[in-house]
Amino acid sequence: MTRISLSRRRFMIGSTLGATAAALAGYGALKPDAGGAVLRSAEQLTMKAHRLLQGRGALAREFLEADISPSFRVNGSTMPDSEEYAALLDSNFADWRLKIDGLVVQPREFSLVDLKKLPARTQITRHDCVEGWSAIGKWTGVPLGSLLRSIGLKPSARFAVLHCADELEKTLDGSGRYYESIDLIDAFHPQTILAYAMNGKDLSVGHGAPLRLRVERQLGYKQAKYVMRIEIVDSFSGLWGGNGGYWEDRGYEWYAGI
Ligand SMILES: Nc1nc2c(c(=O)[nH]1)N[C@H]1C(S)=C(S)[C@@H](COP(=O)(O)O)O[C@H]1N2
Ligand SMILES: [Mo]
Repeated sequence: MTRISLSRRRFMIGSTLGATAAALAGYGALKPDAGGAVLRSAEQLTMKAHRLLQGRGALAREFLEADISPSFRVNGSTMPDSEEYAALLDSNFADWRLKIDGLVVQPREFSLVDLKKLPARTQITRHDCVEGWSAIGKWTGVPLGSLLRSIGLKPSARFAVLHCADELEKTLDGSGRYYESIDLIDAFHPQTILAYAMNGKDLSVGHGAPLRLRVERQLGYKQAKYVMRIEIVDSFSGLWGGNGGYWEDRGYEWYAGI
């Protein structure tokens, strides 16, 4: 948990610095003779704020084929435990559909074949789990942004919620179902993809077949596996614990930036 707290703190300090720098730069409260040091520190604040702001759009590092980890751990759910998923797996996901609904112009469903026909992106990236392990893998899938652009979002759209097939915790009310969410900055980030292949092969069940999210600037638990439905929302308040994700409802940070 330390890593998350640290990065969250960095993010919040960044916003505060940004506001301070804007106040210093915008209002001309400093006389020119107030001293170069003050101006220089204001400039540094502005620069830091810029870096942090630009940071959201910056690319995650990409690696070479030779860097791919020989073994990539499977973590969390390794196989959704439902009849519905078992049936989908039996048909090799021929009957599986990704539903995209909520604050969209026209809700749509995509089969795996549909998704594989769309322009794809392949990226070799490092996955960092908060439990303290990392692995490098090659992911291929459809950029989420291009999918959302083709469907069209309503003006009130703010977040994409990914609903998964697995219950990580068995509960009577279903609140143990895995889900995650990202904002539109991450949804439209060029490396945010819905991956159907890993290391050149169809995604295995352990790694989230048939489809998982890769949102490369965030920690492992944001990388939702077994994605069944993407719901576009303007808030999480109506969803389970209201914090935007399975682990978020259990105390983890919503923005798990790395
Ligand atoms: N649906 C679902 N997605 C999930 C999880 C899960 O339990 N269920 N675990 C998360 C965590 S904590 C990590 S580290 C990664 C693990 O992905 P992997 O099994 O491909 O290594 O998936 C994330 N996405
Ligand atoms: Mo994780």
